[in-house]
Amino acid sequence: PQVIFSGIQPTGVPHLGNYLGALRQWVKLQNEAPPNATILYSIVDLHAITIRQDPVQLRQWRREMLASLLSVGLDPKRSIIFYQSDVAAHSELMWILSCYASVGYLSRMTQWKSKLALPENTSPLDPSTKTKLKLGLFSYPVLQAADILVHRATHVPVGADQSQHLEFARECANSFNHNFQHVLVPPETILSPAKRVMSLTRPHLKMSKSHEDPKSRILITDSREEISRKINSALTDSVAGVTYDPLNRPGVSNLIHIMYHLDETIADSCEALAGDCRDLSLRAFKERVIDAVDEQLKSVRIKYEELMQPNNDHLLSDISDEGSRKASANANATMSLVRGALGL
Ligand code: AQP
Repeated sequence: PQVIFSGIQPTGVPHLGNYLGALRQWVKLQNEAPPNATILYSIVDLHAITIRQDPVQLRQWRREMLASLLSVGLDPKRSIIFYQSDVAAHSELMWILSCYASVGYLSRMTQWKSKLALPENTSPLDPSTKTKLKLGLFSYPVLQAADILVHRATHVPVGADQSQHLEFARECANSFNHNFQHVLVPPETILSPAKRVMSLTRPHLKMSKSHEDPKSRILITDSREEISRKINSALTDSVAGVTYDPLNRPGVSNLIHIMYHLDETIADSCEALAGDCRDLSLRAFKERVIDAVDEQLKSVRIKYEELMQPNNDHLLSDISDEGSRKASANANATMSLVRGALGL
């Protein structure tokens, strides 16, 4: 039977990029998976601490992420929703995998370079990198591989930026199976159909939770006023009319991309949607985007506000306790096979 696994870092309320690139796909998979499938979605707090976090803030973000996942439509009766740090087997398998993972392979990964804003050809052993680069940030893909393999996931939905890490997870599984016993499952990637959503203020960068400018992203919980303010101040250009041309008009094209993927019934493609809006002024076009975003996010926002009321604290902790219990049982079953295979 299918085992679907994916994770998201509690580094802030999810934005439209997380929603279109990941969460909406998670809900679809949950709703369409065969009844005997196991579905696990993790709030990967141990990944979040690869960058320095304030403990009070992190605790709040974990709770906000749980409320966000429920608000977009994940159902704890169908999906196992849990905090990664509640399931110790993730860290245990990470240690085991890291005993066989090659430093050379990990050095070629790009995420630690982009998080530290280092050039593409940087080596982890460059003298200036060695002190800045923490071991956890460098070995992050090993923890990600453990997250997936510990649940013997068969399918992992992710954005295109994660394909490299999935390839690494398959490599970890295959090499373990080859050297010991066949107990781990090399997972298949399910790529999200929506391409990257770009920053509203700097459309050559991806929309990101941790970018310092809050106007660069629309949160799935933003009010209509916030949505309106952010879209109105989104960087566009001075060309008249609306066209879809990501290379030459990245700002306008990003808004079309967002509007189209939020509701794919409104047109056949981004190009077709741009054609429908061709004669609008950019101002009038932005008003349409605001309406579309507000319309799609309204129900998410209402649900989120309700869940974040203090009287729902127990509900949230009951859901995460239940999730951690089920995820631990699933992961511990894998760990006994892994320990057996290693002679531990
Ligand atoms: N801009 C984006 N467009 C499309 N998909 C995106 N994802 C993230 N940004 C975009 C997808 O969201 C999932 C969860 O991401 P994550 O929180 O685990 O880490 P991330 O990819 O690093 O996301 P952020 O928002 O940029 O967080 P920070 O700023 O904390 O690093 C992934 O499947 C990702 O593809």
